[in-house]
Amino acid sequence: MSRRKSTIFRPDLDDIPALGMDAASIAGDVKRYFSHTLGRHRDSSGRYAYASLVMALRDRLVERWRNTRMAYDEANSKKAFYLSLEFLMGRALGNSLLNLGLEEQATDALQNLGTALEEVSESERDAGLGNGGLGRLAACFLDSCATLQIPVMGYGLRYEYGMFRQEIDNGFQVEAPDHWLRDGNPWEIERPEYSQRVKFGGRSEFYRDQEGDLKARWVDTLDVLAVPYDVPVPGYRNGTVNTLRLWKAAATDEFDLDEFNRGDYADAVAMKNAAEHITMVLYPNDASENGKELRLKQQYFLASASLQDAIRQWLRRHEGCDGFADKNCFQLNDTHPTCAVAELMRLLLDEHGLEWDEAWEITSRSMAYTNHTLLPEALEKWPVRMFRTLLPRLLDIILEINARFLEQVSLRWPGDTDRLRRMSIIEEGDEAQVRMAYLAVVASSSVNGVAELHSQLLTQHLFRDFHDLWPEKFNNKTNGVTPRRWLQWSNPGLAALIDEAIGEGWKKDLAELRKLEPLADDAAFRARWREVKQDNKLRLAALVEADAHVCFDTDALFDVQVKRIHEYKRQLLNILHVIHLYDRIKRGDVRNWVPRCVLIGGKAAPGYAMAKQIIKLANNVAHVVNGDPDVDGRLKMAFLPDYRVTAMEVICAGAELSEQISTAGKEASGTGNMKFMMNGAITIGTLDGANIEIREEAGADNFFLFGLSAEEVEKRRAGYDPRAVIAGDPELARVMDLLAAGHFNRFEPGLFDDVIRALTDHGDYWMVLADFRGYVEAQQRAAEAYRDPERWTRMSILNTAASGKFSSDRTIAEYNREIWKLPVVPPKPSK
Ligand code: 26Q
Repeated sequence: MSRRKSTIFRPDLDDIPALGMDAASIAGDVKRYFSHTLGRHRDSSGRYAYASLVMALRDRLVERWRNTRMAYDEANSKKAFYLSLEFLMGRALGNSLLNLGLEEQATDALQNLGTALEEVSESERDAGLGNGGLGRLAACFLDSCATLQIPVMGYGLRYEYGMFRQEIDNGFQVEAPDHWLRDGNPWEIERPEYSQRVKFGGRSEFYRDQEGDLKARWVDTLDVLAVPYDVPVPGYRNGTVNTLRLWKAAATDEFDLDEFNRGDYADAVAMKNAAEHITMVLYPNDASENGKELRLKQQYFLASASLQDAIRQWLRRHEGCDGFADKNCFQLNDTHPTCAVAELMRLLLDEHGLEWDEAWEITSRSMAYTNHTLLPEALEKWPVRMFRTLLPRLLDIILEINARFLEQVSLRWPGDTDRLRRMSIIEEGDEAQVRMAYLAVVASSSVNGVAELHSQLLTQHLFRDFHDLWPEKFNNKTNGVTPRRWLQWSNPGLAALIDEAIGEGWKKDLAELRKLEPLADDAAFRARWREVKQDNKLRLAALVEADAHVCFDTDALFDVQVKRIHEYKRQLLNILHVIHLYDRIKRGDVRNWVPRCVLIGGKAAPGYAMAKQIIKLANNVAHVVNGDPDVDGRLKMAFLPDYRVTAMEVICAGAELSEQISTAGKEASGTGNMKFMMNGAITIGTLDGANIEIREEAGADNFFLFGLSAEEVEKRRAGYDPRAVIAGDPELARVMDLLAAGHFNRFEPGLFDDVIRALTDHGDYWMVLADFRGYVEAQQRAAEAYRDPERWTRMSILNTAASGKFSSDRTIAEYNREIWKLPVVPPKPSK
């Protein structure tokens, strides 16, 4: 087949006039998209109005996208790539309007067209391409990189199905598929011209090249095509638009040619299907789903497509790979994309002809690794056997990396075989495993944790041996969240009050919030602060009413815990406290009672039985408490179904007490804690993760501290007897008796036996009972503080004022200063 060589279509785009940023121009474009592009003349669903508005905005983003790309090209500067299996973006419309500064114009435009922006916005589905903290962190980081105008690109997977929708049926979690792309995604632009081939299976073949050097190639593979979809990431009112590039798996053309021609039509279609399965679904597991072959395929698929794409970009302007590490940096979001280490080696060795030492120099200088967990069950290990069948050439390379690494260790510690065994990237045993975290550490020039305590614990425990060898690699980058989404967008009332008090500088420099401190002593300001919180509590109460069918009284203390359900996060401790309050009411111990509404929300991994029981328990306790007339408005409890980014935007603004009660030493950082703090909630928490830094910033007086420290937790384990704790605390004993008596499962006998047993017979690993008394006392201090609204408001203002450190702008500035070293590159001005 001969194809006619075609000309390159490259019209001059510079003479296209810039699009109008006024309401009339936007309205005109929305109308044209609606009628001419979508072919509609009416819309009762809101979907087409939404799609039309997004297309009008996307045009305006595309202009800035091009200006940004041209500036990056011209600067020819270093770039960073954020590799993540998760990007929990949530909705994009409000954020784009905010960052482009088009909120008012869009509101007017839609009003003139006979609809309301708020209503149209409700048509947007959350992009739920993540589980929780780690995925949302990636999204906040992209916002900050664009706002700081640094050349960072996100690489991820375009899952057809995102995080499952959580429905609650008779108190039980039921998972429903999240087919978020069903109605199309008007934000993305498909770029088939940048598709990449990713290899699977086959075998390594060794051969001599023309110089007689031994070389390897990966042959007899089954290839899958990676097709990129680009999503614009606008900076805050600065003309920059960065890129999130998401890969979709597609079958290669060979399937059509080879299989179809042989007549195996059904087999061929099945193969095609298998290829496309790779990006079908996000694994809904925030601890680990070890050993699932499809998950390893996803991880390699992301790593390979992204690296090939980065190298393609590089080779557009450079002859060989010299200098690649000076201009490219790959930040690994946990170990999930760690195949990138071996894949970059493979590409440099097999495809670009480098020697091992040159390839290793480039790889180890360009990789950086962020760890997000200390929990042993969450540390990724993959069976060597699985690597051998799925990624044989990668396994060769990993074994070679390990052999050379262990050589280095044995030179430093001669004869220390135990250390060699401990540090090996390969864990020996019945089934040999690849320790992905060790591979990441060995191959990276930077290894960081996500809060001070977490980073310290990493060097003292998990990576102790590696810290002995390479102390200079290890550093901390305390997490942050973007104040645009998590304060300005989610809490317009508070944002306006802050603007009025201290100006707008905080939006780009959150440390300026400190200027609010003196206003904590201003009674008139406090009154306005309370009014705003009251409004936000109304909005939150409406959400709880609509989705949980529980009526919250906005004069009560709003006590909130939303996050993934996990034993270490101790939602159980919160529930035990609710039972305790209920018990006090039943006993008539209600002097000076402070009415309280307790909200819990979060998803359980579908296979995590204990987490699912905790959800059921929360629902049952809520049912009993809310239905008991003796409670008489003193206590309400609700479990909010389907906790997600869009729900948090309402929740963080309306919360007053932020529950951050993990077993000390187990929560790497937390980021919800930061969102609550920014919005003036006061934390009740343990000395864990970023709570420690939150307390340092806010001051001990403005934080309700309780519980064992990380060190105390580990010391206490020896000889810990939860039954003795129960025996020594009559109020706790009553709570456990109510549970054991089946008071919350009267028609469902035995339902909570596993929960009870975990706390008693099985030794209460998460130290729930050990911290119960301290927690109850801290809750009493919180209630006491709440009884004095002036005091509470003061504390609330001081929390917001102290939250500047927790802007992801600060975090990203640190990543950039200490790891990436990228210049600030403003976009080219439009012609
Ligand atoms: C691994 C292998 C197979 C399948 C799934 C996974 C998997 C997926 C997601 C493992 C872990 C995660 C997510 C972890 C996570 O969200 N960690 C949180 O990261 C936040 C951002 O740094 C921290 O604030 C939290 O403390 C931490 O728990």
